[in-house]
Amino acid sequence: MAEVQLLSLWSSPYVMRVEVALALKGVQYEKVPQDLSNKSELLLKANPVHKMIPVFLHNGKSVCESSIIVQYVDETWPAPKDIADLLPSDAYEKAMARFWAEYVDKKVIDAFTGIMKSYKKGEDEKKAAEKNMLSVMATLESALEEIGGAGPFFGGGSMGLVDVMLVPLVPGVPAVEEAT
Ligand SMILES: N[C@@H](CCC(=O)N[C@@H](CS)C(=O)NCC(=O)O)C(=O)O
Repeated sequence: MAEVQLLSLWSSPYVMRVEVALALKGVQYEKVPQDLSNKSELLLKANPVHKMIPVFLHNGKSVCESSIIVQYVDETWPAPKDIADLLPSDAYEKAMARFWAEYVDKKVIDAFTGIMKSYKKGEDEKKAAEKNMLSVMATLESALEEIGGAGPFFGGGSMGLVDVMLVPLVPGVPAVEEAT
């Protein structure tokens, strides 16, 4: 068994978060693709609470929930020379990064889902979902300077936790545009 395994699905933005973190840290891992319509014994045993991917297996021990896995990867493997860790060492800055990472997980994903759900609804609902998305993104953008300083990333000069949480949603934007 590989030291690091990732129970995954190619299309999952939650799995992509973990893959981005592993790539940034230069960690080798084995992908174990999952069929969510027929969940494997391995998945049910490794994530008995949520029964969801991603699940991260490190020396046989499982870690679940993408945000928690990304932070585990950050703490377990040192960053290569030219990039910073995903979370800053200062306790207050770390709390701020975690706050905005949770904002992405809750508000941004909810707004995104709201746009997709409004597709079959009336014009008023579509407009309301669009307005909400723009407002949620404007609030997020206002945090860029606050926590990323001179940028260009939320993590400053290199990607941080908020960037890793956000970036897998980006390829979905043109797809949603086309579908809606
Ligand atoms: N909060 C979870 C969400 C993960 C999630 O929604 N995974 C989906 C695939 S994209 C899943 O496993 N769905 C299976 C199910 O709902 O039974 C995380 O951040 O890891």
